[in-house]
Amino acid sequence: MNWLRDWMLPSQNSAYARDYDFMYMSLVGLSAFFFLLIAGLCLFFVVKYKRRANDGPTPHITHNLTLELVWSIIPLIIVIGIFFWGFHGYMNATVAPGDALEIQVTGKKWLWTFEYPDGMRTINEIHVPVNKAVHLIMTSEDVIHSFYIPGMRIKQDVVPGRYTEEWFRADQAGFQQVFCAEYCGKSHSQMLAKIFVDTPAKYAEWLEKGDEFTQTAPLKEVGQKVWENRGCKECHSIDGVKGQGPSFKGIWGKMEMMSDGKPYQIDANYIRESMMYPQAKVVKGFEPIMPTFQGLLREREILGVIEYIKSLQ
Ligand code: HEC
Ligand SMILES: [Cu+2]
Repeated sequence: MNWLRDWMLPSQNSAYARDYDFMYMSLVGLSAFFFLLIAGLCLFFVVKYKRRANDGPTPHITHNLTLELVWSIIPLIIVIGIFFWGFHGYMNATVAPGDALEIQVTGKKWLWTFEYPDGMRTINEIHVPVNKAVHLIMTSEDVIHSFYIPGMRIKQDVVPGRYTEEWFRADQAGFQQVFCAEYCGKSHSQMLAKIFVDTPAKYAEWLEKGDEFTQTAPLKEVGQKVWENRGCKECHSIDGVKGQGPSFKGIWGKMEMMSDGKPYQIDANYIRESMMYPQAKVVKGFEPIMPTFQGLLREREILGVIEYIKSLQ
């Protein structure tokens, strides 16, 4: 059955995913078995008891108590069993172990932010140690989102004004894709967070310094990655097309009119302020909807954005 499971389901990256798949495939198997049994018997009886002549006999069967008890009680026992099996799996997925690493997750249009116990914050990307339980405590700043990790077989709505939870324990180092499964708005499908499952040593290093790319890549590339991965590109194009926010193309050095009627020149300080305090100066003709990125970007990432915008002439 393994080939069938691999064909039907995503890769398994936790013990829970294996339990879940085993149950799922068992239910598929059980359903297939009863389908074949019942459909097969129907076909067999249709042929066997076909009335072969116009004056052939007509059976007068009203009921058969033993048979009816058998086909009621056996399925009843099976479904009660399935209930407890499923309930056990549900509790497993719901109640996180006490020693789990707790990460706060916030969904907002159109990105995920994460906050570690030590206060470090990241956007659309977390690193977690392998074989350690990770407990996500989630809420939303705007609409309902849904935090979905197919490789772990967990999915949970993220609701404004309320906390929901889910947890996982990744049992191999690597990478997990997160989706937002709430398709009732324009860009939920682009809320693609990444979970990097690291060896304990690599994880400790990441906690300290940020990833290698952020530390060593040329600033312009760091900025481009911020634009791609931190939600900027949902609102800011780089080709001059106006979106929910102004395009970044050719704005460096320009004088721009604000909604208070005063013009400002776009320089490094202005860009920095736009990210940290987006409502301080609102560009004329736009709504003040940009979220703040204060505490969310490392210093090198802020410099990177400035260099990136500079390069888009
Ligand atoms: C939800 C949409 C949204 C997201 C996400 C967003 N912005 Fe904005 N941004 C806006 C809007 C709208 C404006 C114009 C109004 C204002 O100035 O607040 C703006 C203005 C700006 C400006 C000033 C542009 C100008 O022409 O004066 C900069 C710079 C900027 N954003 C950078 C960023 C960066 C960098 C990111 C990602 C780290 C980002 N924004 C993410 C909506 C967004
Ligand atoms: Cu969403």
